[in-house]
Amino acid sequence: MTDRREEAVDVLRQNRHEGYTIPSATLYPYQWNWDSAFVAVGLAHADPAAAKRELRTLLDAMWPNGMVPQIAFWADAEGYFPGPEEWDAGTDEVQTSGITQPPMLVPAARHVYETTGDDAFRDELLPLLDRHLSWWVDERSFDGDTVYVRHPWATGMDDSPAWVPVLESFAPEEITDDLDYVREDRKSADLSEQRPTDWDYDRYVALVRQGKALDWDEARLREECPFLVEDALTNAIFVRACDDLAALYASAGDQRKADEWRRQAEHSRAGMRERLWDEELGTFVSYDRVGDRPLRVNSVAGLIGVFGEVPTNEQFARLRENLRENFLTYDYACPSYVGPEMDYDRYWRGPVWTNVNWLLADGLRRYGAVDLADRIEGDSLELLEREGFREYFNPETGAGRGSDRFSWSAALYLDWTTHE
Ligand code: 2M8
Repeated sequence: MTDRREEAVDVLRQNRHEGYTIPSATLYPYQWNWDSAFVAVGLAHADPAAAKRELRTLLDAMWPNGMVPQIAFWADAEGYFPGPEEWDAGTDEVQTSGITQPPMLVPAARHVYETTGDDAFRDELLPLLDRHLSWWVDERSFDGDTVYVRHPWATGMDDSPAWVPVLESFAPEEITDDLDYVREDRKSADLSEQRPTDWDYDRYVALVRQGKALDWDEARLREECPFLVEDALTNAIFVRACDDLAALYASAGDQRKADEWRRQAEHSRAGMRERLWDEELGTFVSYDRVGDRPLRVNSVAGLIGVFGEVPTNEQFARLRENLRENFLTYDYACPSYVGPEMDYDRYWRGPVWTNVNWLLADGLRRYGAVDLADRIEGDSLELLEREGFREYFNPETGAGRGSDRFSWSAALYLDWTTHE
């Protein structure tokens, strides 16, 4: 094993708690939803038993209604805001946050199953994954095809410029009378510059306090929450998740269920093609259901439609042009956002992220765009080898940013270097 691979295994070992892996010891000391899914993808090769346990623990935090929370607070930890008391949510078993994250756990479960061939694991997970994806359709869809989220943190790309018009559409005081809080994420001068602004945080916190005041009741939040967004990235992963669930059912011999989820994938894909595609930008864009308007920004979120095989061939030709002309002109692929708000060092407003590169490269291969996938993968590996397992990277200098010893960066490095 190379030194870097050994180091990746070591990062994941050190970040592992009882049955789950925290994203980073300095910034994120609990279990995060889509982080655990990416961790399971990497662990599938290095430690299959831990990969299975990671997903089981995440599913143990599922709410009775089928929501899988963004954070599960399995053990006390210091240094993160908002913690368990702030959310006041969860199940009899575990306190959690009151929002979700992209359903990456389904593609991860398929990956772990196909790497291990463990039929019992597949059969154990099938009903749980089904419950989770059914929750998206039943509770989080206006039209039965595309799905929505109700907090920027639920998208995974927290401070994307796409959310600005929605966050501008309400004053925090309109939805909560308590805006007292203390941030814990600015652990250094560098991080203070890179993390979302106070303006963003006021709105994130107000949305949490509104949710808590409404007991996280989906029906009431659908009426009152000012942030109801059909996020392009979440929808792409959702479509892929439906296809992957169908594939798992097919391998278990349940053709009826396989057909049902394949139909859902097709239906959701059609909804995305029709309502989220932006021909002028050459990408998918998110949709604000409260303001009834598309959120037109050129973010990598929209390009990840390829992960769910969403673009038609014509749309793909346009998307590829956009990728080449606007994203691959930087020294390191692939910036998370390009446009007037671009900031090479600020969180989801420009830096390169390993997990989105992984999703994009996987999707590009599905369209036979091997050269583009190789470029994105090659740049990612170069950054990880040179800078270490940082949380994100400057697309011009390649400098590592954010947390160090970051779990999904280590996990996806393991996945990429397994196939080399
Ligand atoms: C970041 O988000 C959290 C809130 O969920 C934060 O900034 O406090 C995002 O990068 C998100 O995508 C990620 O899941 C999380 C943990 O790595 O950190």
